[in-house]
Amino acid sequence: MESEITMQLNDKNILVVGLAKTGLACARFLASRGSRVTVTDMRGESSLAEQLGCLDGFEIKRELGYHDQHTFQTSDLIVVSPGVPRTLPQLIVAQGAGVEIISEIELASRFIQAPMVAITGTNGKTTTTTIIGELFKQNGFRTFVGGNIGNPLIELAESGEPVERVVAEISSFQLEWISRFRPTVAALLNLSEDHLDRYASYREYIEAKLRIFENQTGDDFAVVNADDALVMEHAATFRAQLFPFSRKTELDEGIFLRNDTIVWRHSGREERLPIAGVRLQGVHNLENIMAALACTLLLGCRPAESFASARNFEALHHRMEFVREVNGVNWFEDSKATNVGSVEKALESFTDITLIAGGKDKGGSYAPLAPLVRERVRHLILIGEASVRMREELGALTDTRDAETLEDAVVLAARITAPGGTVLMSPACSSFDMFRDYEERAQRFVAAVKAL
Ligand code: UMA
Ligand code: ADP
Repeated sequence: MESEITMQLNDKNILVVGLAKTGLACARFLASRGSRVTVTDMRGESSLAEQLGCLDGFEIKRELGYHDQHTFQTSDLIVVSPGVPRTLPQLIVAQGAGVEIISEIELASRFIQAPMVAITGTNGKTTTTTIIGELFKQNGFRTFVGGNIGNPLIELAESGEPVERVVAEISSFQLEWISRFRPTVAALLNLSEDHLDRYASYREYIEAKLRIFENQTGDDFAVVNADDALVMEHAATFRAQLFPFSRKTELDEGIFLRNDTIVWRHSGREERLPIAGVRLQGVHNLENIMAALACTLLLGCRPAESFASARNFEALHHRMEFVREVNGVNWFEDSKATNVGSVEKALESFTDITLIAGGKDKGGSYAPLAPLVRERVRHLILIGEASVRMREELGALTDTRDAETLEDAVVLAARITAPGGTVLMSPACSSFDMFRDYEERAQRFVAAVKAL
């Protein structure tokens, strides 16, 4: 990672675009380093009261409720929040005028010295990032865990806390404006369609994700899913040393599943972890565990300690969480399943399913779910904006019904699901048409199930 000596911030005019978590942390950090900071957000002052309160005591100029082209063009540097689209006209003009534009992870990485593991992929990022953080801590490393998981990496630079390892969950949005971001270990867990409301094509989304590897050299490692053909197609072009993981194939170098044992092989060494006793459920979580072990063992963790803490790791909330059993029916909440790839894994985990799905449509196809819906979903209950398109693509395959609200969907599911079945809320969509976020959707579902 580049040292801060090579980046002068003092007396620079820096524009921070977006004033939510990322923008706020960047603005404070830059101001404390002597930059002349302006923050801009399309939201007006009244809806940013909380954020503005956190800027008290800092000398920071505000341009709220609009983005001023002149400010973009006359800045020495622009730092962009992940939620701001790359196609924002003011950014395009500023880029054309030669203004340096970077994302928050690019800025943060220039001030972080400790070896960094960066995790991306369509699904499993948060779970894998959290496991890796636990493994490093269990091995005695002072560790910072951040990024897309919720706390911006720049908070580490701001705090100046001395750490020995950094674990970063990285989204495609954060990679859009990197230039030198170079993790010591970068992992790509899987690729499937997502965020097509932001990208013009699936290809563009994949290209953004692959940028996590673009500055790595032969001294670094790329941890890749050997079972994902699309990932492996691109891995052939990476400069970093490949360290694959696989649930299906034995590997000479890498980590893989053989019968009921995870086998790790590196530079002629071999270690084994029997999976009996692993608390996380679902085959996809074995992939997450293998990826986490790969990343941490490459960066100095000991197999015995790492295997023990991977075995004990418990499921995170809102990812295929068991809610309760009512009249012989098991209810599961999977509100974080916001794309087709994650719902596929959920459907693979049960048979005789009543699936509650739908929400805000992100633009991808639901057709990849068809074989599993035909085979395992006895009733499909649709909610939200996406219900029309989901019915078109899946409705003919099983008994399909609409519900006005999530609560109505729960009552309907309770009425039509026979004992022995499973009711699963795994939406394949984001939540913003009906809820504040996926957590609110989860809470409302759990409350409705508890009220049955
Ligand atoms: N805005 C503008 N102009 C625009 C567009 C947006 O001013 O043209 C403003 C908005 O009004 C808002 C701000 O920019 O105030 C957007 O900020 P943000 O969406 O980047 O929000 P943050 O709180 O900074 O959160 C971001 C990530 N958000 C997104 O990627 C959308 C968080 O990931 C991340 O946890 C956080 O940084 C810390 O790194 C969230 C997410 O949904 C959880 N990520 C996506 C996902 O996981 O699917 C990628
Ligand atoms: P992300 O941070 O990438 O969104 P999460 O760990 O939060 O990933 O999990 C999101 C959803 O994806 C949940 O529904 C979860 O059950 C599912 N999931 C977790 N790991 C994987 C994986 N490796 N492959 C496919 N789906 C997964």
